[in-house]
Amino acid sequence: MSSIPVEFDPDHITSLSNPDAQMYRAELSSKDPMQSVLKDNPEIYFVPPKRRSEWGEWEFKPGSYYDTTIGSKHPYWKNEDLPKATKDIKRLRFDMLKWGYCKIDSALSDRQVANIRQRVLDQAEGERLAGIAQKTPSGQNINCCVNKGQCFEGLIEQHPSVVQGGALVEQLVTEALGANWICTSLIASISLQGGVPQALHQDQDLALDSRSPLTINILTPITDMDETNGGTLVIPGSHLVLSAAVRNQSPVGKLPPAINIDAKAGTMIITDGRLLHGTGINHTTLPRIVMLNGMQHPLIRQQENWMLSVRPAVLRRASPKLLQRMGYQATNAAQTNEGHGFGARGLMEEAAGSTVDFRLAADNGEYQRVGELSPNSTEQELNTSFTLREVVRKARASGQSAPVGIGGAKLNP
Ligand SMILES: O=C(O)CCC(=O)C(=O)O
Ligand SMILES: [Fe+2]
Repeated sequence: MSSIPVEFDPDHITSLSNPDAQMYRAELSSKDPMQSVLKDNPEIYFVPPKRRSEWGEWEFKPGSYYDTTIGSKHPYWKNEDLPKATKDIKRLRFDMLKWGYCKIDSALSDRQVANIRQRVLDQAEGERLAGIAQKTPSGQNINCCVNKGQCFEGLIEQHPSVVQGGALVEQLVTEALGANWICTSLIASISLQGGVPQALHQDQDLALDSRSPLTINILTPITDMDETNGGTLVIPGSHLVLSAAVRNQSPVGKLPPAINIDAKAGTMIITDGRLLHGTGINHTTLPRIVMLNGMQHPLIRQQENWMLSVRPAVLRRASPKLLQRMGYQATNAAQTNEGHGFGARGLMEEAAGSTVDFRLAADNGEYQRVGELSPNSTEQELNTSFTLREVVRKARASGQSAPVGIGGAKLNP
């Protein structure tokens, strides 16, 4: 007979765990504020992405959130004092607090912009030629930019040689997040003709009732952007409306319309993680580039650095459950590896989000990271057996690949 007390028996526990007996059920199962946003604002909806073969063939519904223009041309917004591109720190603070974003005028000089633009365009082409481009519903992303050009190292640290307005950007981010904030990712977001508008979303994925942001995204257009080429869609002020609704447990109600942000290349747009936003539609033939430089509160990460510290032998014998619990299953917003894990949900044994093979390759001294590529890369460079290629191939073979695909083989589930 088992000597384990009956209270520890899984069946016994289940019998005492009906939903109405559980703690914090409402809080944890709540999909708010997005559920309420969608219910109260039918013009905000998810536009399904198109496969490569149907690229551009999506239904534009007039009156939808993406059927809009820049603030100064929008009948609802044109008389409002929306964020202005400026170097005035007082105005920037005002715009952040009131509207949830601010625009730092000429944070990058023309020369700094030109340098990044060339590197992004070359890398995007190189990754397409190498068959490892990350296709997104709106176009293409370049992930893990830090490995793909020295200019990106400087962008992450807002070094004056790459970001002339770096000191001003850092002051504002520090005021928003507190000291010692960290970068969560640096991605180039390229909106291409034919792409669908990104679903409106909040970048902050947790504690959405917070009174100050826990995450910030610094959006840096590297091409001028406006309503014609996919200027980022935002609902000004939504950071306050949405966080108050969650705090008060009340419906979000009718939101004001979205606008396209207009900004010159080199403007840095600091966005509050609670702001509703998404990539706009590019109606032109030229790529629209925005660098997404996410920053977050430094405590949003694990205490022990399992990615590095776990002994290879422990990792090799780890069960799917142990791997998942230590964080080796990425989600869309957490611990993607060179972009692998986008679209995954952090589930145990979910191949689309499994990252342990990167670490095992590193242990064997065989991890081939994607570095700088361009149209001038040699065949040999383009055909490098990048570990990313192998991991993605394995995930696909299991039939579980994520809805957005590296290599472009899959744009839809
Ligand atoms: O591309 C853009 O304009 C915004 C992209 C974005 O918000 C995201 O990917 O989280
Ligand atoms: Fe975003």
